[in-house]
Amino acid sequence: MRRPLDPLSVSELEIVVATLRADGMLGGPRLLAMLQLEEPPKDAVRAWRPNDPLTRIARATLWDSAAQCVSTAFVDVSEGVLEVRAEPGAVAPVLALQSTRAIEAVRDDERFAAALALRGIDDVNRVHIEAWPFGSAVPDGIDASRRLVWTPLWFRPEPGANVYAHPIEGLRCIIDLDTSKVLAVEDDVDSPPMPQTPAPYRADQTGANVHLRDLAIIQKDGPSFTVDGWEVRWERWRLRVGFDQREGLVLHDVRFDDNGRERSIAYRMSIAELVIPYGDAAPGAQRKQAFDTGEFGLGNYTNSLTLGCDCLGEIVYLDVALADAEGNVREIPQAICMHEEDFGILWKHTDETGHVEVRRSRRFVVSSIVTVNNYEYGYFWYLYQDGSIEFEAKLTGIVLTTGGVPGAPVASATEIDPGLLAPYHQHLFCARLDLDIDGGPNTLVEVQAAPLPEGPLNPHGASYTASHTVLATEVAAQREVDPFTGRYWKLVNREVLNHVGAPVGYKLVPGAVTWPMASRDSVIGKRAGFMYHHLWATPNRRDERYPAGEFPFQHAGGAGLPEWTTADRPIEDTDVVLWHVFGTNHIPRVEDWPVMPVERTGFALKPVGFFRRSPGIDVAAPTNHCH
Ligand SMILES: [Cu+2]
Repeated sequence: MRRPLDPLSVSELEIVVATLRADGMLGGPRLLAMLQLEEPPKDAVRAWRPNDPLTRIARATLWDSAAQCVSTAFVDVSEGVLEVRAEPGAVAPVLALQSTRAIEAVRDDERFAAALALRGIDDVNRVHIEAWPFGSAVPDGIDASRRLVWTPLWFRPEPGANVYAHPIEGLRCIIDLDTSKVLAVEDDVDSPPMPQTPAPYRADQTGANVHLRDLAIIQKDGPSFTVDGWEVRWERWRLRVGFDQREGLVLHDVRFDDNGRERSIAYRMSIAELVIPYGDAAPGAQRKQAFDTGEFGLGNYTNSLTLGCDCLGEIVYLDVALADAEGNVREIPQAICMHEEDFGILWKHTDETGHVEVRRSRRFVVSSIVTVNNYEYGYFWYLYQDGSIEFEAKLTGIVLTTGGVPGAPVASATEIDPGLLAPYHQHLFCARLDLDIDGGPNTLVEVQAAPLPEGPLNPHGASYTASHTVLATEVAAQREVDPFTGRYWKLVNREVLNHVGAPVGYKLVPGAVTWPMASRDSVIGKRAGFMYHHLWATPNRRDERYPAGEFPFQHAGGAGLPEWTTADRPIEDTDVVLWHVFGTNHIPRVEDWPVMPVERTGFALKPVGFFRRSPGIDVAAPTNHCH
């Protein structure tokens, strides 16, 4: 049965595309930049019951590549176009189809071929060309009002070779995405030679032969979760899985059954932006400041997962569907993986009599993986039996490379093979967490520990207290992590008190975070202004979806969280959205080469005064006796 937050299906996408074509909004120069489910208002979703009529509306972001303008069309799958809104000044994201055409144009460009020939390369088809948005100033002489990409280059010495081992330095093209015209061929003098050390990683190239004995995950009675469409029930949890062309994997309506009472924790959780600022001034690196979510549409690059490799055990997959720039609809089979994992022990105690109680921890995992050029990002959401939720990003794939002079000092890159440089960069994620603790309204509280002043409350010098401060407005809620005070933030419902009279809540537990190295005045600093706080909080607005704004591609900056929060709106006792910025500062290691072992970053949400005791106590002892 279809439900309000189900992702758009193949047939729904096809209907919407046909409607747009019939109305003259799609076709020829008119392209489809993004096709998303327009989620109904929260009240409507909450009020909807099975057997109620279901309204399905798509939000189509349209790019007229001739007129150079964006419009947003809201299309009812049954009723047709409801509304078309002009988006003055907006620029569409990178469209894969246009990138492909831009790369073809580069291959056909005689200036490019001549520059390659000077480097001893006579076959353009052996050059790996990528189309990247500009993350820094567009060079003089190029019309920055056009949608532009530039091309880092690598060489493929033989089929199946790892191209990133062979960056072609000092040569770049700039292409107009809308005309596929090569506007400039930049050819530096005195660029370093191409690094030659191959970096094979395929099994048939490396002869990888370190083996372990088989490890089988057997659930002879099947998994402990049930799936009904996009709704999942596992243990005491219930949630809806979602998918979006821009954000990829989304979780909706996460609830926990607390002794027969189903309680709301989160309404919608997603990674609303992912930006990778590069910190190297080298010509082949300094423009690399990609917004993988907002400029590329992360969901477009979702992998089809394979059993036993990406996911192990009793797996249930969900397929997703997408429309491309021309309106071709495709399905990605096995795009989202759901399974259970044994996760060590949940809790244990041996008492004074020697009696042992121990519980194993099982966790439910819902995940997807994207490939955006060189990098893979796995988005993994975990639900635990103690009421915790965790998000983990798994970063893998191949670090980007540039060429340098072997052995020469470099300021902002690691030399990973002779002359092969991996520039420093950061992976900055921004989670949008629309939590509804016991339905709301919610209030944000900062907790931090501090020693008590010496005196009656601290006679021995070891006493400390925890302060609880309500962060009442948007500006007050712009905060950074502080390990020295153990700072954390909790979202509480002051209308629902627990058994000791305290408001029920969940806390955000930061994991790996980093701090942006780019100055606030830099191009990327302006465009990704959200990265200068680890925490933001806003009153929930349906049109405030992405922390760098709706249209970050070639945007001058300032949009999104920095703009909205200048109003310093009150956020006490309201429907609060938390925005958490986290990530890694990637100073590449030689051991990240040739394919980076998974690097992890993320955060957890843990109940704090939400339950009357640990929900883990209700977990039954294992039936197969421990011995
Ligand atoms: Cu990295």
